[in-house]
Amino acid sequence: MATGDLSAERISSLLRTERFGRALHVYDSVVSTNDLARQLADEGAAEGTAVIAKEQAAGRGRGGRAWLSPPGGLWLSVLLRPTLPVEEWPLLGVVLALASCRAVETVAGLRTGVKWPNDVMVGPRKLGGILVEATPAFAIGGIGLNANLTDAALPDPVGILATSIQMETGRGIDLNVLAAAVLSSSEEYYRRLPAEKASLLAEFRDRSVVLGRRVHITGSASFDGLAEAIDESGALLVRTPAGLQVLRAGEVSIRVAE
Ligand code: BT5
Repeated sequence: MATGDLSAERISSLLRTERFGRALHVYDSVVSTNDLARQLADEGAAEGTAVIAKEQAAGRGRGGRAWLSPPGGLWLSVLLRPTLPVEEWPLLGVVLALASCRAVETVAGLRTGVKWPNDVMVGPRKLGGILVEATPAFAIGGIGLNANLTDAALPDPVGILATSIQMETGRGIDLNVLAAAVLSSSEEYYRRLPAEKASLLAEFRDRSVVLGRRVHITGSASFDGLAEAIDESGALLVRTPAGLQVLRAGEVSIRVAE
């Protein structure tokens, strides 16, 4: 079948990674793959251990927001045990966003961008998102990609313009192929930290759909400004009449205003 039924065997047979996805758990339905990955991490699972579910009953985004996760999407979490200094952990979101863009481009031929901090975009529409949840000992990288979802499966309550690979290309893709591509590109990008941080950030800026645009910021504060730069920590610098505001990943949401 064109869209492929997710299976650990199929994904494993497609994997070309050393660690990512080598321990792989595929479920029909879970509350959140991030929760299961966290449990495995607590039990001592190895870096790269991955959890995938066909659907999530309560997938989540940042700040406790809900993440719609019906069957047909790729809902995946990977366990990371970074050796980076903790102030550099926000770069994990950068790595996973870039890896997700790469995977979607490779598998579906779709040009993607990143809306800061790490939404995967096709033009103004959100195709996927990243949720990194960290403890002092490890981080769980959650990746959600709308693959074989129709308009009806992504209803308006989402509150933003959402899209999927199927909606953009008119065709479904094999979720096993997408899962393997995401795991492969994630390992590849993750390996580049910390040595290639500068080139990762350069790629992140290249893919940014907000840099140079007027933006509306919501979060602990609400204001408008010009998204001027992304600094070496991954923070977004926004020019406002009151001066340059420094926004760190996870603290705010951002909306392209024009
Ligand atoms: C994100 O949060 O974009 C991170 C999403 C991470 C989901 C993955 S799936 C695997 C792992 N397990 C989990 O439980 N989570 C991760 P944020 O930037 O806060 O965006 C959330 C907002 O996106 C919501 O408030 C909605 O407006 C919108 N949204 C919800 N579901 C969506 C969907 N399927 N597609 C596009 N937008 C969606």
